[in-house]
Amino acid sequence: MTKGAPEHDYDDSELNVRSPKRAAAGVPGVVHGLRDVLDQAGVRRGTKTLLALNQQRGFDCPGCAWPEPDKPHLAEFCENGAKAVAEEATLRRIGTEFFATHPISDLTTKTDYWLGQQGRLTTPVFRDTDGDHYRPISWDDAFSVIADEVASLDRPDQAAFYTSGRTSNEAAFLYQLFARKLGTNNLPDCSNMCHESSGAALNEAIGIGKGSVTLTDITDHTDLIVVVGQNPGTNHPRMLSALEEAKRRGARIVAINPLPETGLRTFKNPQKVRGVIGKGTPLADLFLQIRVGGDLALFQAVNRLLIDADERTGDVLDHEFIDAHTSGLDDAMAAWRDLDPAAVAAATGLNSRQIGAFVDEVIAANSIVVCWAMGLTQHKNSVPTIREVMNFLLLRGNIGRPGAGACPVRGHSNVQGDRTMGIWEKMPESFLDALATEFDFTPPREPGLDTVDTIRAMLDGKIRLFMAVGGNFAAATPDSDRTAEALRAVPLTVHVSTKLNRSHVVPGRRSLILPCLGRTEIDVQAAGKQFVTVEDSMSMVHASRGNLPPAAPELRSEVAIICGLARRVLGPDDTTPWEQFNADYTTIRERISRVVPGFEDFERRVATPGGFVLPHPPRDERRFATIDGKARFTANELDVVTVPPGRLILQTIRSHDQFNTTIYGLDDRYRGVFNGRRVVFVSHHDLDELGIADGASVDLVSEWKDGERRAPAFRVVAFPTARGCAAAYYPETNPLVPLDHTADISNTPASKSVVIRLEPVAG
Ligand SMILES: Nc1nc2c(c(=O)[nH]1)N[C@H]1C(S)=C(S)[C@@H](COP(=O)(O)OP(=O)(O)OC[C@H]3O[C@@H](n4cnc5c(=O)[nH]c(N)nc54)[C@H](O)[C@@H]3O)O[C@H]1N2
Ligand SMILES: Nc1nc2c(c(=O)[nH]1)N[C@H]1C(S)=C(S)[C@@H](COP(=O)(O)OP(=O)(O)OC[C@H]3O[C@@H](n4cnc5c(=O)[nH]c(N)nc54)[C@H](O)[C@@H]3O)O[C@H]1N2
Ligand SMILES: [Mo]
Repeated sequence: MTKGAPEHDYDDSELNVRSPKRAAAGVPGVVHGLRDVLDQAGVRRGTKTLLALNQQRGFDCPGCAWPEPDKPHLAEFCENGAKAVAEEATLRRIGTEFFATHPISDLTTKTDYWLGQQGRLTTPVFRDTDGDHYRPISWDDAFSVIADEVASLDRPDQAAFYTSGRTSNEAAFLYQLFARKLGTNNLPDCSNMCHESSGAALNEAIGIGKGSVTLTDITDHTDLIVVVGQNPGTNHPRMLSALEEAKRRGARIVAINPLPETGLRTFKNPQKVRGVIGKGTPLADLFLQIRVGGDLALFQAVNRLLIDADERTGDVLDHEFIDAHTSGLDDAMAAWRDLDPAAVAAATGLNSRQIGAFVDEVIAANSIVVCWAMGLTQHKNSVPTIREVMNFLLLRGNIGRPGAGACPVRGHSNVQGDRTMGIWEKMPESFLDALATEFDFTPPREPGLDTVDTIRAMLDGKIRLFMAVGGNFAAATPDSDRTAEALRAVPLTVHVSTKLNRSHVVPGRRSLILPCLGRTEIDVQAAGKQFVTVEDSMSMVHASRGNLPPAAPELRSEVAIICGLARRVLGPDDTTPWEQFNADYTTIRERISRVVPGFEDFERRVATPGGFVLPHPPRDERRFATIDGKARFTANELDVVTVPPGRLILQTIRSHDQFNTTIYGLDDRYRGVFNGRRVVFVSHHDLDELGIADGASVDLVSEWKDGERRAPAFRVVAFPTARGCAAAYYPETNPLVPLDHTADISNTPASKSVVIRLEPVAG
């Protein structure tokens, strides 16, 4: 089998489906989280670690990027944060004998869950050409293998350097410096698959690719929170506490989602008495069950209704703000006036009463925050959709004042910081200029490859060295079989990782795994104990310090690995003080403070409890660094996914028991699925029409210009999702996502809108 994924991921004979939960978190949530940590990390170690989680002198949660409040609760973590910690703080270890007994050909047949359960990586290992085993290698020899490969390249652009969003600011800054010193901007990252569409739309609309709100805008100020294309109960559980606070002060919530996600209905706050014994707080006041991919049409229709209402009353739009700060409204209005109501109804699956109810909420609210995540960013029309959300905010001046703004909720805990540090294949000229001055070299100016283009370049034989700091490239990317083929063709792959994953067992012709410290661990270098820094989803930068002894003596920090490698590869002629950076991370922060805007006086400011917030001109002073210095309305064409008869549109989502490609367990408690992951959620109306029974076994077959792709043996679960839509878990569904099916402009895989058919399996 040449496939990237094992044919049958799990033994689903035990799969058990019950009705979905009505309320999120509460005591069961915390108990689940604690059980995981205490089982894997031991009781004393586990408790000590959890108490440091998200505290001002502790470490930043390796889970999501939701910010910490100013005064963190003593246990400022959630069930899923606890699971992320357990995954890293586990007492299980992969010793050298592991690879001797498990050839790669055997490991490829294992599930992602099994691979993750083997424990922490402890020593560098190398697989030479065509060997079937990884074997231990010294750090020096590992760096030499990479240096020799670099020396053999015809051009620096034959190398690509991937980053996942857990990497600290310090490591990210050095990593991009190393890549650019080598001469390439090939810095693909997980953000390319995540919030790239948000960045593209926000940059165009307001001149900065980041969200414009702070936590208190949500908890203390806003009248209306719109949660669209996001499942916070599972993926950002601490956000529910903020929503609860807002609700208790009278804010309203509109949820827009094809699925009635549990966390958007009722929340039982485990940190409050009422959450422990009471019924919990009802969250969404209005739920719009939209069809997958219908948000562009919805926001266009809402914007149209707002301008119509303003024509009648003159006070619906914020004319003062529009006149002073925006451009492009006339063109946008023309597009809204052309909107065809029938097309809106077909795209959204919503009637005019439902859309009208949303507009009433909007007009009644003096301030609005829109929160969104992957439900908006992973479609072909994602960038226009998010531009349309920005149109919506601009119409009523909902930016740059308390309680108002855009809140793209980031995924990985430091994915936003990595971008700020220069992990991007097309950093702006101003950044490259500052880097050039600080380090006295000529950085490459040609834009590099993003994630999808890196896979294409691998398939074309143009990549000879692929290195990844964190992440799981083979499993997270689309078109798993083609991507596996692409990776296997690369002469050398290098993975800096904490845990074993699919990418290690889909190796290049030669392959290295370099084990590193995680967030939870103490990092001691020549100058003493070090800390690192991260930036959350709301541009707060703060320190993170681990408190556990390293999982194994041979582990190195990401900073140490990058410094050691750079020194070896760039050689003695390179004047960058890599040893000094390695010895004392203060010296890295000093460089960052001179290169990256907003980091002036970094060392002192990051020492204050809670850290500091980065400047955001639209948020702080309604200043917009766009092409004309104004916030930009855009005219967007209505772009709807067409689904042929008998087909469904599949979105690929996370269960409650995973962090991206890391599978913590086989349950999705809130959706009522236990002991299995190969399920596909479909509305019973559609099942009736298709003549397929609830509980039937089907193959998922995606249809694309270049042919069909198949993911075998899924169990059908009748579920109250929007008509015409289906949902199934990622990464099992990634073999179905065609490499070329990406969002316009951002090139993000459109993994939330894949046209499929269900093919019943006999037996
Ligand atoms: N525990 C845990 N936490 C995580 C992660 C994890 O895997 N586990 N992953 C982290 C990462 S990297 C990220 S990016 C975030 C992801 O956070 P989310 O974006 O919440 O994650 P998904 O599971 O992809 O859920 C997408 C949501 O959008 C909805 N949706 C899908 N298509 C549409 C659409 O067309 N329109 C609308 N309105 N809604 C739609 C889905 O029904 C679902 O509720 O979470 C981060 N936090
Ligand atoms: N179909 C589909 N595909 C998707 C998505 C989807 O919704 N649907 N979501 C996309 C999104 S939003 C994202 S962000 C990507 C995620 O893509 P990635 O970021 O590449 O994947 P992760 O699963 O988060 O990476 C997990 C691995 O990171 C390593 N790791 C964990 N902690 C550390 C650390 O501290 N240091 C180092 N060096 N390594 C560490 C471990 O080895 C672990 O196996 O997937 C994308 N792919
Ligand atoms: Mo993400």
